[in-house]
Amino acid sequence: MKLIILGPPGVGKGTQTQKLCLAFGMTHISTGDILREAIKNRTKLGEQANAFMTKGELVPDDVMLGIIDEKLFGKHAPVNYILDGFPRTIAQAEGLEKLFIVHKVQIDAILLLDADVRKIIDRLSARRTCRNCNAVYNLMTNPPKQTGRCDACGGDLFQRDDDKAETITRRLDVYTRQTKPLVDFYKKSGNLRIIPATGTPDEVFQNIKKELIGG
Ligand code: G5P
Ligand code: MG
Repeated sequence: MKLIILGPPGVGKGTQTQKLCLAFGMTHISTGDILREAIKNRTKLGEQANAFMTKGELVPDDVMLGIIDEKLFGKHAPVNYILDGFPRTIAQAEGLEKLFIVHKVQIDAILLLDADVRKIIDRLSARRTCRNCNAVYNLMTNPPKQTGRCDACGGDLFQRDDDKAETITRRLDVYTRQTKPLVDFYKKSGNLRIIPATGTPDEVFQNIKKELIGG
C-alpha cells in the first residue's frame, strides 16, 4: 500500500502515520523529519533548510522533489510507504505524479486529516518529540511516563523550534495558501479520503481504518 497523509500542521499526521506503520508494516517517510535530521547533522541540505523552517516557510520545491526521488526510487526504496508532509504544493504534487508515471507506480489513497484550527494550536504548543526515534507526545493529552524521556526508547524529548506561537500562525497561513489547494487537486483523482481528526489519536486511527479496510 502507498499512501499520502495530508493536513494542516499539528493535525496528527506524524501520530497517525506511526500507528499505521506499526499496524501494517509500512515505511514512514516524513520530509519534516528528514530536514530536521539534516539540520541536526549540519549537512548542506540542513543549512539550506534551516532558514525556511525556523520562519515556518516551505523549503523550495526542487530541493524537496530531489529528496523524494532519492527516497522513493533510490537504493533501499520501500515498497509500502506513507508520505507525511509531502507533497505540500501543487508543483510538488505534479512533480510526484511525473515520478510515479516514469516508475509505473500508483498511490492507493490520500488521507486528509480534518480538524478545527483552534484545536491544532493547543496541540502544537504542548507537543514534545523524541530526539532519537521521533515518537510524538503531548504534555496535556499524551504525556510521557517519565518527564522528558521517551517511553519507547528512553530518548530525550524536545520542543520543536517551529512550535512557538508566532511560527505556528505562520505555518497555518502557509498551509492555507500553498498546501490546501492540494485538496481540490486530489479530489479530482477520486482517491481522496476525508478523515475526521478530532477526538483522541486512537479514535482518529479507527476512522482511518474504517476508510481503508472498512473496520
Ligand atoms: P513537518 O514536520 O511536516 P507540519 O507542520 O506539517 O510539520 P507537524 O507540525 O509535524 O506538521 P503533525 O505531524 O500533523 O504536525 O502532528 P503530530 O506531530 O502528529 O501531532 C501534533 C500534536 O498533537 C502532538 O502533541 C500529538 O500528541 C497531538 N495529537 C496528534 N493527534 C492527535 C489527536 O488525534 N487527538 C489529540 N487530542 N491530540 C493529537 O514540516 C516542518 C517544516 O519542514 C519544512 C517546512 O519548513 C515545514 O514548516 N517542510 C517542507 N517544506 C517544503 N516542502 C515539503 N514537502 C516540506 N516538508 C517539510
Ligand atoms: Mg509531523
